[in-house]
Amino acid sequence: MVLEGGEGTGKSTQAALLAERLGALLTREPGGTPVGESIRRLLLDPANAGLSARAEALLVLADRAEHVSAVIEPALQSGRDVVCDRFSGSTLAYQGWGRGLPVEQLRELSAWAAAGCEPDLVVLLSVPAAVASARLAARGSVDRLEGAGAEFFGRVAEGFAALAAGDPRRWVTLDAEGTVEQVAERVASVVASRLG
Ligand code: Z5A
Repeated sequence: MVLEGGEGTGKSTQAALLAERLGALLTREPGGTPVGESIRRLLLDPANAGLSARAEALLVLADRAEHVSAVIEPALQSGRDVVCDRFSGSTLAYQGWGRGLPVEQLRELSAWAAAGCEPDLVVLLSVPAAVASARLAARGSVDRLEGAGAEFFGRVAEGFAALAAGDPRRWVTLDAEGTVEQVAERVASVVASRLG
């Protein structure tokens, strides 16, 4: 299962709660492996403000290739469920819709990087931009991507909405306003009804 959405929607919080509830392996992108954590630092470092869109895309794909090979596939092979905080939907939304790279090429490259591994279910958490901003402001620091601007994040949100609309068998959009506990109940209920 994958949790997707814009920043401040509560994905990381909900991914952790869902994994705990299911006894699943919790992991994330970018990150999830030692190499992935190094890639994550490169991607989020404000010092890399001028990073080109293609380089950014190749870094998230390298992260995915390592993550699937070293963490996700072995866990699935051993019979464990996996809950992942972001996956290929983020590449299409951020590097495709956000940065303007060709979405179909990214889709193919991401499938190649993931060796065809796809989530059974993608839960897209959705909150109004003002709610997400308030949550992030309460938290503090801004990284390279969070500094990308409102237009960029508008395109990313459009991308996520289009991905969910285009694949309703795999994607579910959930209202992520409300308390952490309320959202967790919505996530658990959708997982039970889709995969239970
Ligand atoms: N990225 C990419 O470009 N391409 C890719 O292929 C992939 C990723 C895989 C890092 O991801 C960046 O990588 C991301 C996209 C890019 N860039 N941006 N910007 P990330 O997932 O690590 O970063 P993020 O989306 O910015 O995570 P986040 O800011 O931590 O947001 P979140 O995971 O959705 O939320 P959270 O950490 O669970 O919660 C944020 C705060 O809100 C925190 O203080 C919580 O305590 C609080 N919170 C959570 N839920 C609630 C509720 N219900 N009420 C009130 N407050 C809440």
